[in-house]
Amino acid sequence: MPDSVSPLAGSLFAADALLPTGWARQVLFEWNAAGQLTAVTPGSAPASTTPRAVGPVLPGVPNLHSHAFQRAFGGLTEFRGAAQDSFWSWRTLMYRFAGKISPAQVEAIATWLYVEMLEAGYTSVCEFHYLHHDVDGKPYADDAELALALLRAAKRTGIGLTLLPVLYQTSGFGGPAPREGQRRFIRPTESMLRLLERLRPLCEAQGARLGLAPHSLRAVPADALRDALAGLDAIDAAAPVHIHIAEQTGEVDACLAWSGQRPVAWLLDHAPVDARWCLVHATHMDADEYRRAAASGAVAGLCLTTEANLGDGVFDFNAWRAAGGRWGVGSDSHACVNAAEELMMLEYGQRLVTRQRNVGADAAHREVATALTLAAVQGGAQAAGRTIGGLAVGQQADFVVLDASHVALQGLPAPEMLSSHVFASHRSSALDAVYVAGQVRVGAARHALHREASAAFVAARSQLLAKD
Ligand code: NGQ
Ligand code: ZN
Repeated sequence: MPDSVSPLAGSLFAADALLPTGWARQVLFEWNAAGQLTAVTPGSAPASTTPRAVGPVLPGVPNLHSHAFQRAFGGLTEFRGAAQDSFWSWRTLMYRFAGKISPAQVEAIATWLYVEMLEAGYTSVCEFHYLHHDVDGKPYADDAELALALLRAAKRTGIGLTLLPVLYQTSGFGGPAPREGQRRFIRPTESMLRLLERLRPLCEAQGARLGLAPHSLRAVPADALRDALAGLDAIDAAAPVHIHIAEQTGEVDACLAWSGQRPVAWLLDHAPVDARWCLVHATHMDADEYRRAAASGAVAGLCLTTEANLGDGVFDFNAWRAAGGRWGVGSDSHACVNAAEELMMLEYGQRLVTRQRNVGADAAHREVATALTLAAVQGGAQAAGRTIGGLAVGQQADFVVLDASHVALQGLPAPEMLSSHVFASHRSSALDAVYVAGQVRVGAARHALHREASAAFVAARSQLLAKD
């Protein structure tokens, strides 16, 4: 496979496929040169020339939350450094790492990360991009330098992209000045709006969506939040808005001390939260916040393995779903890069807390992996602001093909193949092919750039470690 395949209309036949309504048999998929599905026909008899999938076809999962550079930091904080390590002590180490990374390193890390994502069943990513400036905190000669590195990495690997430049101005609630370790993140609102204007045509040219991410209520004062949202609306009134909210109990306590309200309640009262919004790590909500946030139509951005890795706490999935809440998954710090494992972790967290099994099943789908995959695709697509909401006409042809000959799957009915992939498999090795917009990006479980991108990643990480 060359890096960039010229877009072509195409078709694929699947003996089994997971459509938005559930499993279907003998499905013929057809798409146009733009990579958009034009027909999805169960009960088809394919022509002998139609390519056949080697196993069940699933919708690709959107990854709704990523800080790409953190991939190279994985495994480097898994030792005790204080009497009691926490999210905050992790963050100090992460800032040290973020403080020295170069544009070429960001690009190498993101390129490999996106290859890994594609090989693990993610067909698109929302990049929550806050590393803006040079190591001394000054803007690069080209202020969009690092955003451009991410755009190139996405284009080269073929992953779908929602680029979310991050607004970051303060180091806590109520406007305290940023810390030294945050110097590369800081942007006045005006500078953010100029960056968005600059990036918009570049995103459009490669089919990426541009949005905005106020980092958190700790990092963005109320007036800046209001002004930035107004500026974003003037550029694209439907653009996605993502924010970190209520990840840590310490953050909830600080917000209460500042405003008398918890973070989610404050946000719902002071910002026009609706279906454009993705509330990342809305972990610590009270019953009223679960109800109100779900009713807003916003997506809950669940980053299960990172939230476990950082000791955040457990999201109340039953409360959220009972309120009709939408949700999707993200790999965030990339402690794990695998769509199936995020779903497994979601279900296992709930099992451990509720002491029940098969919590994630729903009225329409009794198989947990099926129910969770479909919901994560819907919610992820909404958060991404792109037409990647599953295997239906008008949506992008983003497929994952399971390898029916894999030892974990062989001989099972299709729904159990997916269950086995999520709960009992060797993870990404059970995937055969991954298509984005109708183009094969992973074949025989490998992306064409696998070898080259992994070598460049290792080299970049070694350079970073050598600087210590
Ligand atoms: C981040 N990551 O921006 O990378 C954050 C940590 C913060 C996560 N929340 C920094 N997982 O929230 O202040
Ligand atoms: Zn994050």
